Amino acid sequence: MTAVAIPGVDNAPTTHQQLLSWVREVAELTTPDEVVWVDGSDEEWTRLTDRLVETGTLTRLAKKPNSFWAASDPDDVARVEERTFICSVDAADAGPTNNWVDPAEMKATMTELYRGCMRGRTMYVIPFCMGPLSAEKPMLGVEITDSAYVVTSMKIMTRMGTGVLEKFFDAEGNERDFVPALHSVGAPLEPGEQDVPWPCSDTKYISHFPETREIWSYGSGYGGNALLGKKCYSLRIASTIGRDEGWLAEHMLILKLISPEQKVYYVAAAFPSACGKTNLAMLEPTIPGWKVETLGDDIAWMRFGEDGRLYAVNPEAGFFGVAPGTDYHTNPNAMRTIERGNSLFTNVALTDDGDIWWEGMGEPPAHLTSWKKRDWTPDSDEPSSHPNSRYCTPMAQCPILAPEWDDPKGVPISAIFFGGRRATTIPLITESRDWQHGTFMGATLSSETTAAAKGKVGVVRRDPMAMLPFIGYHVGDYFQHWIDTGKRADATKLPKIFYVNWFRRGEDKRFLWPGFGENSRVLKWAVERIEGTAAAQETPIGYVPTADDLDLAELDAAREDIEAALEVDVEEWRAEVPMIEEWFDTIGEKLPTLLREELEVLKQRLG
Ligand code: GTP
Ligand code: SPV
Ligand code: MN
Repeated sequence: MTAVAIPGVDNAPTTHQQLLSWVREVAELTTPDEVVWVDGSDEEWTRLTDRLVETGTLTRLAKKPNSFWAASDPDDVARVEERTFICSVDAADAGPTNNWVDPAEMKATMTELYRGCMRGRTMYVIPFCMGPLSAEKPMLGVEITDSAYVVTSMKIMTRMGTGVLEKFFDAEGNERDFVPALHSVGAPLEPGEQDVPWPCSDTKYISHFPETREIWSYGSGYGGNALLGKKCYSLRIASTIGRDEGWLAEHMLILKLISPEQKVYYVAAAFPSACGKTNLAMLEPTIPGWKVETLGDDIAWMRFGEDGRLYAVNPEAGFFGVAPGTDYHTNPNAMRTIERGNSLFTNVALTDDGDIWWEGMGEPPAHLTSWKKRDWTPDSDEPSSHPNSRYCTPMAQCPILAPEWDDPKGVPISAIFFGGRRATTIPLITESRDWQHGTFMGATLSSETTAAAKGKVGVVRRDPMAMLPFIGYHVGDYFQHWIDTGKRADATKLPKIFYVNWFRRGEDKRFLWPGFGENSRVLKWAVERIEGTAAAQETPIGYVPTADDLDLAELDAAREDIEAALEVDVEEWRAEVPMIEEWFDTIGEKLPTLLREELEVLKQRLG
């Protein structure tokens, strides 16, 4: 091994050989000025945030304790799906929904990008754990990054630092495996060169190597592109581990619903990005006596327990939530979580007195600094905040956090909701006939695209199980894995699957359903269906309530709107069928026959 004099590279707080040699190898390739082993302490947070304030990346907020505002480069604002790659050895394993490049070729390309890419910067080594540290098999990772902003974000979003390093050895003292996750903003500094507040590169790669369970990310500093424990590890890599080991890694919130009789139900729900997971996870029920507690807002890992039920764990420790639209009316619990401080806000607007503001927070102040760092007034013709601006805040601060959120056993799921953003066709709620039909609902889920990914907004696309950009392997194999999962348990113990749509619109383009806290009425109907106490209509697409079957007491909405939100319009559904056929045709031979059969059943029922 060539000896390099990179300060800090040998100050490792571990003897884990596999980790040590990887860190040295990356340092030699990327040639940072120094290497810092992240300990996760509050002192370190203060040191890093102070430094980020000095370099202009962060602005300290006067109005929120220990909280900061950041504005990204205007070209680095969301996940870049067209630059995201699944580099399986065999192209066929990535399937038709992923970008694929041969792993050796990708590694050769990216190695050249990484060569010297941390020049003039600090290389941080972040040991982290997705899911509870007390798990029998903790899910370990190490992110190497040259972004201090990423380090501070990872402190909020994951369990990380020195406490995690202890878990790198098992009880016998053997080295445990971890997922190596390499990240660089791709902006080396020449001697004397002044840094910019948000370094990044026009060249971006978010690459995954499923066989070797590695992540290589280059060029972006934002969200899921850069916080590699999130989508890269907990969905793309974890979904392949789950396929191999017989469990599910899903883009789902986890909530606890408590009835007036104090009966507890756990619900997991998969909606595409920016389609309502965080809001549902923290819901304040409008119906008397019902309560919701939160366990997670974005990702669920689900495996069968000894009792044959499906248990869910949230691998994350923070919320990375969509800011616009969030306020005390729509999501009071998110507001209370961020009021407690210790949070980062990216691409929202900054008020003149050192607070944050975004669209949906009520009356705008007379003057703001927009996310583009420009003067903004209510007369400006651009929004003050980017539509994918986010708050990053610790889960532990959430006032309605369920106490069992950190239990490695997870919580037994009674219901799974799939949902999307559709102006037409999809009723407010539909109950599947069984697991297989529910899998069909998930497999044909569709939604209008949002600002959470770069690209056109508002285009209807299929987004299977809200996992289109996150399945780490062939979508046909993924569907088969869902079907197989349903066969591994007693049908009576499986969660009941529902399909919801909060976003159906009337002819005047208004939302027909008031949403947010009123979604508790839909949750209530779902658990009453589980208990067998609520009525439903059998329709060609599944069981759908009438307005009389829902608890609409005190609801401030026109009955015609509710009826329209619940309508199963056979003509609209007949028009949906060719779109589903087209989607299934893109999957090819690996599409499970059972799903084709479900489509035939749907066609017959529609007549
Ligand atoms: P990601 O973090 O990108 O995965 O998004 P998410 O699924 O957690 O979405 P989130 O809850 O942040 O909601 C995204 C947007 O949808 C916000 O602007 C919300 O205000 C809006 N929204 C959420 N729930 C509802 C609802 O019930 N009705 C309506 N009309 N809008 C909603
Ligand atoms: C999503 O896009 O689904 C998110 C935000 O949760 S990101 O972390 O950028 O993926
Ligand atoms: Mn998400």
